[in-house]
Amino acid sequence: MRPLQIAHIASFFHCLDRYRKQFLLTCILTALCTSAMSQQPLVYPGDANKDGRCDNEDILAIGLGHGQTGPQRVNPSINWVPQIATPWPVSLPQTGINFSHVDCNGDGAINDQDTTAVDENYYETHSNSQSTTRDTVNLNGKKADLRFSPTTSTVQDGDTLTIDIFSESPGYPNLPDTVYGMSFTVEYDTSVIKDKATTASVYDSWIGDTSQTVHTAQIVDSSMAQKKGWSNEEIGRADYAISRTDQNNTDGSGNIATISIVMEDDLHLIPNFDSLLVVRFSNITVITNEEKRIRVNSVNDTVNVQKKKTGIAGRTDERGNGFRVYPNPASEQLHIDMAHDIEARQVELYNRQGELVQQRAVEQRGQLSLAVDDVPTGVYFLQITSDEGVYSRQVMIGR
Ligand SMILES: [Ca+2]
Ligand SMILES: [Ca+2]
Repeated sequence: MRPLQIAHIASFFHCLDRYRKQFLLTCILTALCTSAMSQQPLVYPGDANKDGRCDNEDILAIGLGHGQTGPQRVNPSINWVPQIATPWPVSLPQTGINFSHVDCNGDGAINDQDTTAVDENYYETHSNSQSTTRDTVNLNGKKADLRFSPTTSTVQDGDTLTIDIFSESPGYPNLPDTVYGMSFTVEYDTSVIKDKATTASVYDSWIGDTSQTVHTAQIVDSSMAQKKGWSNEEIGRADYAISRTDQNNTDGSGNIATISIVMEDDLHLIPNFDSLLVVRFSNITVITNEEKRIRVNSVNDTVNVQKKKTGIAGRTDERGNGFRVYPNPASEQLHIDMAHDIEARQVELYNRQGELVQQRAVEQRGQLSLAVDDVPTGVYFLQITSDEGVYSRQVMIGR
């Protein structure tokens, strides 16, 4: 502003009476305050990436910002209400979202505790979002792998179906580390499963031990649908996120998470029932420590769902779903006590990565044994294939 203009404004202000001067000053102060506030981030606790929604992808932002510190919010809470924050001097590397949003609980530090706000406000939305873009890292056409590893290929009424989720980094095992974190959704048909019985969890894995990562596993069942006022068409999915916290990429291959689904008890009452349970991935995001996207090759899967045959339905003796295994944990031999009407054809032992570690072809009823003395200690899945169906059970090898 030129000196002459300032002189004119001063002269104009001097001519005003006291009330008009007061009114004008109030207007100027209000405008200055509004302008200053508009520069301050308006934080919704849990929407760490400021995309307008609190969900599993926000965990990735917390992983990227983990360890950063900045100004605390005044009177912070994790209630889903807009909260004014002081801008931090640092932001997410690709999307440029200010770290004040990533400090979900407003205590001035980004760490594991900020994931609580994500879990508390899961699926809440707001309209103060910011559109962002991210580069995709060039890995010469190589992609990360994401696929299912069901512990059995066939299930029947009342069975618990455990499906591990397997992932591999794009360059495993020869190229440099590329993966920092990933989030994805697993969708499944709910017509043949028990509502509110599904569970999901994240494993210690090649991405990092659960004690050293930030992570979440959220089930959308009828309880959440009711809480959010959604229709039942929304149910039948599990959201996952796992992120490192040390700012270093990693590389590897193996199971990273699992989902357990319990089949309905009365499938055997449905005439001519025979079905496939389809599990599929959606909303997949895999990122580097620079927040760049990594391309992913994902594979959907199916598991046979069969009603129990006449004579097998309702068998609930001490052998449970067809057999009893002992001792558990076992050190040298796994003894398997089959139900009298089951003729085993094959016994197989799989590790948590879904790899076959021991097998034995059999053709007998009653008791059989499987040598495990050279099997490393850990959690395994025993699978028995018979003419009547496939049975599986989690077992421990320990010494
Ligand atoms: Ca978000
Ligand atoms: Ca915090």
